[in-house]
Amino acid sequence: MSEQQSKKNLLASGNAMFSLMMLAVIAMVTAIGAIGVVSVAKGSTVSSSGGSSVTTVSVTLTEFAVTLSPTTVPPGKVVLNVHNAGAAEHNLAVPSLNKRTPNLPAGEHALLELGDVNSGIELICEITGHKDSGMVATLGVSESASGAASTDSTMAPMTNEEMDKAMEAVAKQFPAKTTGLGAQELEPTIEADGTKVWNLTAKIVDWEVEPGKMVKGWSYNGQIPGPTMHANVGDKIKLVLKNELPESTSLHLHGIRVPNSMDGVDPYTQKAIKPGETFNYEWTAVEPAVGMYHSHHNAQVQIPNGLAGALIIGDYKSMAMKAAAGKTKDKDGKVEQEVVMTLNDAGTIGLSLNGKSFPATTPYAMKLGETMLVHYYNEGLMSHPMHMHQPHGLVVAKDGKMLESPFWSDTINVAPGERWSVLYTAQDKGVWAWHCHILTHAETSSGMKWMVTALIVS
Ligand SMILES: [Cu+2]
Repeated sequence: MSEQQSKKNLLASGNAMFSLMMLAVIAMVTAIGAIGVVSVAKGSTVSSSGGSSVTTVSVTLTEFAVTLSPTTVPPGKVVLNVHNAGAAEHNLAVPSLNKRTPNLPAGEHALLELGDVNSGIELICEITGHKDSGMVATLGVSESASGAASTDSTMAPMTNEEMDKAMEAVAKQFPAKTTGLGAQELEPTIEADGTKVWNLTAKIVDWEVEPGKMVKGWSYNGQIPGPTMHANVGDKIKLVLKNELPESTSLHLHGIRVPNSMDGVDPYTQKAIKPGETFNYEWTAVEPAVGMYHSHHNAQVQIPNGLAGALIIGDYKSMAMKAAAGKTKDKDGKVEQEVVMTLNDAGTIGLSLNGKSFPATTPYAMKLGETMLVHYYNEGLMSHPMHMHQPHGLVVAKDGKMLESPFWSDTINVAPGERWSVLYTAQDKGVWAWHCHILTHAETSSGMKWMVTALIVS
């Protein structure tokens, strides 16, 4: 029986638990939906008294996308009905017409009258970085366009029955199989003098974020996140980075003590690595690190699109147990699993855990009394409060430095660039949901999505 199958079986046994969780979710979303449906206007064509028509276009802002309905309008007057359905503040601007909404807090609506629109226009969010992260759309103009809203299930009101059905269908797909798995352990090759060598190739691949959703992912070795590497203090390390991207890159060793020339910040510490070139990052590991390796060139695009991975130096399983000092209810004083969970929310990959969106995220399995060490990595543009339903987490390290006083937390907020290392010891059987607690990063009216996975305790 494959690991995937055995996890599926474990999930089936935990279905009752999931149903309870879903009931709570349904109640909440129904309440929200009732408000949302009234206020979201559909795209429509209205004739004015002057004879020329006015087309209303629904514009939905999320992290990080601008979605239009309809996407093409007939020539004439256009009004944008803008809704910020995301979790962060956004705005909408049409730079070519010098029109823009104010900054809209999450949940706000605004109407933007554009006047006559006779050719295609670009719509963007002008908040720094948001356009590059994907908040750009084009409204087309065509004589043959009807101006009617396209059928969009996220806009149409659903009956309660339909909503329950949709939610159950998505939950039952978990864990859905997709091609490609990120953050896989990569063993080094060893040179004659003992140097540990890892070869990394940066290249664009087709990446399946969720079943059937293929995007252009920017990968190391075809993985998103890139391969996970483990080294020891005292190791001589060599990372050989080959650039097969269409643009230059460089690699920063975030949270790892290296000589300045190895810090990966072009043009200060090295020249940018041009397409086709290779650069060696060589140093001796002098301190433990829960390190990130990621692009430091056009990084606001390259990292969210996938160019990031984990390089862990030192035996954090032992260090974590020592820091816990018997506070966990662990049965044997050992950490059975060490897990890297990389959070992302932007670029072509979008809201995701280890490069996948629910139901394609990977579930984790533990037996009663076992302990798992989770290193949360935030490679995105927003903070994500990661919530484990059970067991409670003991936070033992921040950015790779062991805490003098570990503390308990069931929701740990992980800001961009941060790493938090948390011990979880299994105490109660069941399928325990594990997700970002910014609810729009975890749920929709048609089911759980994005930053959601589960811990299965048996
Ligand atoms: Cu989040």
